[in-house]
Amino acid sequence: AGGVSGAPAPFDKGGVKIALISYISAGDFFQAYQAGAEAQAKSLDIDLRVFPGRQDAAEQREQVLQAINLGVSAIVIDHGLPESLGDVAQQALDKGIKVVAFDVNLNNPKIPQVEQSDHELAKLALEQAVKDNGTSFNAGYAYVAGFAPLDRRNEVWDKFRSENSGAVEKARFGVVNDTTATSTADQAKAVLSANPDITVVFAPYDEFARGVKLAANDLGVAKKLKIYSADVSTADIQEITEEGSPWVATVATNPAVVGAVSVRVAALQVAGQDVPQQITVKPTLLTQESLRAAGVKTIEDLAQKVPAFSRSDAATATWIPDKLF
Ligand code: SR1
Repeated sequence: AGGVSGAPAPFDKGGVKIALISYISAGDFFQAYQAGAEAQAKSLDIDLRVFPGRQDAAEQREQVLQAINLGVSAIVIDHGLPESLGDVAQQALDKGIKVVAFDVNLNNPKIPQVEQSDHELAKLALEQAVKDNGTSFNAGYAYVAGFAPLDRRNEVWDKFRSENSGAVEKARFGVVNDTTATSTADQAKAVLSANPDITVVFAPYDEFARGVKLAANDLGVAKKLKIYSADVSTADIQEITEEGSPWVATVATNPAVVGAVSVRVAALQVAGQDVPQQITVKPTLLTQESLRAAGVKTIEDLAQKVPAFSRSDAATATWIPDKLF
């Protein structure tokens, strides 16, 4: 390890061990998040130890203990269940290890929280839904409780419905597992068959949206449905922009940028520099129409056209390269 010239200790020497412990590894969002974390780690000559997420709370908890035993300087915890992580995160802090949380509320003032401004994300998606459909429509809603970003988006959905009595939630469904899209598609098929009057689906996670689109295509009802989601990937862009797609808008960050920000927060803390308690990466509304008009086909195209998809101002320092994509 050679270190980074001009960086504060211990990054001047390099080889700083940091752990990335995820709850979910499958799916475009989490793969891109990890790739961004790895790219940022490489730029700082960090020895990033990645623990695979298998939607297993007990395993993730065990991984935090393993990281402590490995002698890492910081741990980035990416999603997970607060009840199985709070005490082991505290054990890490007690040993002088810095902890950063992405999308999991560990309710600890010593643990900075990275998020994508989920309230704004859901608000932008629902504003677009109103633009396209007015305020009266029958909706399907994909949601699984217990995930911090989905719970925050749900707060906005609840508020939206309380302010718009014409927006009716006809059915709620969704599953998060290692095959989220296809499992959600099975549920969406049942929901759309039982509720043929649903014209809007709010599916604020791209794996949910992909599942709903699959179901709509299988049932032959794609033409009368509009899907509003969160997240974006190259595969999502293809699905959104293809001819006849019911997936008409998404609100998203570049997950690779969020992964990079999470590692930067950890690095700043290890270097003894202050970071805010709340670090937000703001999302952007991407409509089917705007993506088609701009000829955007990949996430790299997006990064070229929308600055927020190539870098974030969050958690930067002169010694940290922040333009990685
Ligand atoms: C199961 S939680 C899925 C969400 O986590 C991240 O915040 C992504 O935006 C995704 O929608």
